[in-house]
Amino acid sequence: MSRIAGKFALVTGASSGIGAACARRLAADGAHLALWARRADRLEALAAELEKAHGTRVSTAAVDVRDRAAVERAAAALVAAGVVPDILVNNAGLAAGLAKLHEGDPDDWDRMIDTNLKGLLYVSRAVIPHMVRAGRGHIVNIGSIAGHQVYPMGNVYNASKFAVKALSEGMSVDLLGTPLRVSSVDPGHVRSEFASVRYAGDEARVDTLYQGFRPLSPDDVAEVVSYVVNAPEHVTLTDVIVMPTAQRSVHHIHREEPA
Ligand code: NDP
Ligand code: 8X3
Repeated sequence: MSRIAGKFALVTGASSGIGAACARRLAADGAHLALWARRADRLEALAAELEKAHGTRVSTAAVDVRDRAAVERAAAALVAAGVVPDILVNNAGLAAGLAKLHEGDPDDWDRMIDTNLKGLLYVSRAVIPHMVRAGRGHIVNIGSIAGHQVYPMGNVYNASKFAVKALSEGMSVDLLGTPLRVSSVDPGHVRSEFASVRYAGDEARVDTLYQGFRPLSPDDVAEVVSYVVNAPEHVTLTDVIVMPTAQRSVHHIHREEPA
């Protein structure tokens, strides 16, 4: 049984990976969708697929979450169209590079902080007040195991995901007394475009990262998000850590030797 049939979900970073998988899964659960990311062509293809498969209503908008004015315009356009999201999945994010702090590229730091932290803030500030006024809503922030444990050369990405954890907890206590729920879904390794982005398209390095173990798929994470948003309204899963079975912490991965 789906508790979200007919509800409206806004997913950021829906053009790829976990965001696209969440869009597919929530559409299969019967939700209508608003999909945001920068690559509009991908969003439009996904919208056409989901409208055809599920008869769901899907709107798309080319939104760079780092652009506060663009975020505010896209949120206002939704509300003007009579849509206040019941579910907000704050998923847009990235890691850029892997370097010791004292050797890191400040442009990479800006991309991560502007997207993972400030982008999540801009979207939340533009959307949540409408949910509060409507007296309903569920915010799901995609954090990471990297927001619980640091690892060598993860520094600024780690900091951005520790910040997401703090913001999830902060918005949850700030929404105490309202019916709005806040959940954080924090995965370990997921094979998406994430590592290609982090390593700037170095696919050999990507293959090495996942060598000898089975990472999560974006669909695995979307299944958890679906579970979280399908919980009864008096139930909140505040923080769900979801790991590949072969990964027990950022430092512990069991890799099979090649046969
Ligand atoms: P992908 O690279 O496959 O997807 C990232 C998504 O974020 C894309 O849709 C991309 O869309 C969007 N995005 C990036 N920058 C922006 C921006 N400035 N404005 C709007 N959208 C943006 O990676 P994942 O699906 O793996 O990552 C999704 C989330 O999951 C991230 O927050 C990541 O930190 C987190 N995560 C990932 C893990 C992993 O191992 N893969 C593990 C734990 C957490 P576009 O480029 O079209 O704008
Ligand atoms: C992504 C997982 O371990 O690569 O958030 O940082 S990790």
